[in-house]
Amino acid sequence: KILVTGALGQIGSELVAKLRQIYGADQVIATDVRNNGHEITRSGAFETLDVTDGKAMFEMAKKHQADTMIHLAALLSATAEEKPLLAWNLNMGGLVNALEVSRELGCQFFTPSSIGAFGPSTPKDNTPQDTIQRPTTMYGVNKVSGELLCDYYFHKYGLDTRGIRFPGLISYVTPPGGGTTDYAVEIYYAAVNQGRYASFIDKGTYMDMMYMPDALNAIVQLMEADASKLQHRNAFNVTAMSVDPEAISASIRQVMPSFVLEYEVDPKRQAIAESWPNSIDASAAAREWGFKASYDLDAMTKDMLAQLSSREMLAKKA
Ligand code: VAH
Repeated sequence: KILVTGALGQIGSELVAKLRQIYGADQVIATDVRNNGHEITRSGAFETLDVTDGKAMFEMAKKHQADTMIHLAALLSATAEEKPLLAWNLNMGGLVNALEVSRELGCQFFTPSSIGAFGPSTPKDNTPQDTIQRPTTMYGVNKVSGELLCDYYFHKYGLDTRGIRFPGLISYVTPPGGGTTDYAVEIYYAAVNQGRYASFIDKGTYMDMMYMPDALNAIVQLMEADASKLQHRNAFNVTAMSVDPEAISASIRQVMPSFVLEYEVDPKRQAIAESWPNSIDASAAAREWGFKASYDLDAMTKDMLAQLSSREMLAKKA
């Protein structure tokens, strides 16, 4: 059985649906700190779980005979910068609980890292798989610590830990909460609903992005990969594109010529974005487990606008 924490979040809500499709609805136990009535809470087992409660997590994983742990519950970069100590306690407390439960029950383990695990002294263009990591955000400190902790559990206890450094993820099912790359999701919602968007990230600020379907495939592919082929484990760079707000806007205007992009730069999230790479090198993931993104910017834009527009039309009819 697969236990997923943070199952109602941007990644979790879609990953649970995919895992239930692949392995069977009864194989996936979705958990989150609160039940918000999302379809995921009705399409299979759902339990409320606060990941900072290690005992509750152990009891739940044991009760469901979990053999795989997908730990997604965390605060993202912008929120973590506003509440650094809460972020440390939730992001690191939750992670060490999930690792301990997995060690005790012998679960295979996945948790995401992020391009946020890099800092201003990291080479910014085509950032290597192995390079300096001195992030200047609490989220980045959590991600680097998390990568090292997952490697430790692998080397010390033989726990089969695996992880991916995700770029900004773009999706239309569940909005992200408190991220720096959220502008790249909001821009599509705003294009469909208002025909215009004021970006909180400035023109010319390049960051890696990827469409959610590619992220979900990457998680399944890595978890199913032959362990003997993995030279790395807990921090594979992956990416599909490196874009700035202007590039996304131009892509949207190919479908909606009247779309208007303006700027209302948020200095806090701009500073976070500027501390991250412009583009990263994903060759290790391609080599070691066959990672390959299938959506480029224009394919993602077409699908995002089509999905959001049809939802908008349905809402209008309702
Ligand atoms: C964030 N979406 O913005 C997340 C992610 C690379 C970005 O870590 O914090």
